[in-house]
Amino acid sequence: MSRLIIVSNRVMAPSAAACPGGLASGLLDALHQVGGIWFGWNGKVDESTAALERQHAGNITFVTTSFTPRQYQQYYCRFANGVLWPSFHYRTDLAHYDRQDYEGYRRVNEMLALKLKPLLQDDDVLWVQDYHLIPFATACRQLGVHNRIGFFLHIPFPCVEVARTIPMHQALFGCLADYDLVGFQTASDQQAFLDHARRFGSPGATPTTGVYPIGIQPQAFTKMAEAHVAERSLLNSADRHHGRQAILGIDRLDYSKGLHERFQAYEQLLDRYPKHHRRVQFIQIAPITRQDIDYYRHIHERLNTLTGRINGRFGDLDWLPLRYINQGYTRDSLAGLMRQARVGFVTPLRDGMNLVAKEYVAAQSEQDPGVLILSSFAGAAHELSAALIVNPYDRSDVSAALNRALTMPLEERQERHRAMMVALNRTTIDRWHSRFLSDLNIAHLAHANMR
Ligand code: GDG
Repeated sequence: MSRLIIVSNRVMAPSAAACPGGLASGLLDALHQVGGIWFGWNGKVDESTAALERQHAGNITFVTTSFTPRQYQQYYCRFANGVLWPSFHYRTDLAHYDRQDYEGYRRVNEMLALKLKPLLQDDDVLWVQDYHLIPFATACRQLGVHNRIGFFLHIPFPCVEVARTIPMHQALFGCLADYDLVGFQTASDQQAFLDHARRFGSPGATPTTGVYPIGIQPQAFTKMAEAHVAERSLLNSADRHHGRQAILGIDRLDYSKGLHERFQAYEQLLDRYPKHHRRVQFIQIAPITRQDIDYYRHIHERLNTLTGRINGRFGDLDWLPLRYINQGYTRDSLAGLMRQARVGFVTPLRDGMNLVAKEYVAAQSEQDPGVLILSSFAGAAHELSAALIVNPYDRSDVSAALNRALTMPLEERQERHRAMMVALNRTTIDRWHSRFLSDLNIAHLAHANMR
């Protein structure tokens, strides 16, 4: 059986892989089934990047490289996270274009391909993950790699009018033609890419595309939530004593997650629906990521100010309306905390999928489930239509949904939860990787027959 080679920007070290996140565990699962290599960056920045690090765990080898400070700045901070991430999330106002950064991004892709090539066998299957590595297949093909190579985009693909704001968009997206298969989270992302290819792509150079919504392992997550529900309390004993209900948000601290708008909508709930005063607490867990990028410090400061204002306006000696926490938690603890929350508050302004939404649903008890409030701009909204779907830009809509969630009768909560569990079981993470890899084989064969 062919080996699988996963290529991603960051590689989970085997020690961390003892308790991996949902996506990492899905990829590890796929790797365990056939054996192979997980290849990418080890997170280190230093001048000597020549030697590869290797670690073995069963039939998987983790092969990693470090980046030089210049590679880290140009490829990771400035082009991937300073141009592609904001543009793909419709924040062209935050994108800073520089041809040299693009060249640096391309060169890192070439360097990675060069380092991987000697490790490849003829029938290896390569699966490349996400926006950091769009030109990776082109770099491989230039080195004479004829293997099956697939690409999956975890984040949204922007509509053509936004995509074309990236000055080098034609060259960049043209590189996707070197993949045998390009996968998207939703049909809208796929359509946006095809629109771009139709308008700007070279004739006959559109890759095969498909839609593979990423999922979780719902049963395993439910079990984890059950097992860890008593480990940590979302509400403290005084809050529980007052019978308060918890509203929970969990997101990496990122402008795409719509935290500022979310806090403002919660403030409006307290303004418009005073019956909830002292009856609720909103807990936002937002671990800080990408600290080297200035804008992230700015969001953090804005959220601190807004938290202070909301607590100052509405709080009392025995009631803190909003807790904003930057600490990260283990996956087990998070599952247990999700199970305790009456409302899962997931309102990104744009999101490829949003796994937290799926995890929140899986974490609920069937008998007394909480309610998911979900942005219509998250990929997950394509599947979880039984959530309370909101427009995150519309404070009134979101605050009304909060009120509805907090007062929703048990029967309706159960019915919505059942419908969402059916959806989760349709698009599990196992199905995600097995469907993608089987379609990749078919697409490669079709291309081979055409050559
Ligand atoms: C990208 C796309 C797409 C969060 N805090 C902690 C923690 N988490 C876990 C969550 C969840 C994961 O991190 C976050 O996944 P999301 O999907 O919500 O968002 P992104 O990180 O932006 O992921 C996204 C995803 O790729 C997969 O394709 O869905 O649209 O943007 O699993 O539970 N995990 C731990 N501690 C924390 O404090 N252990």
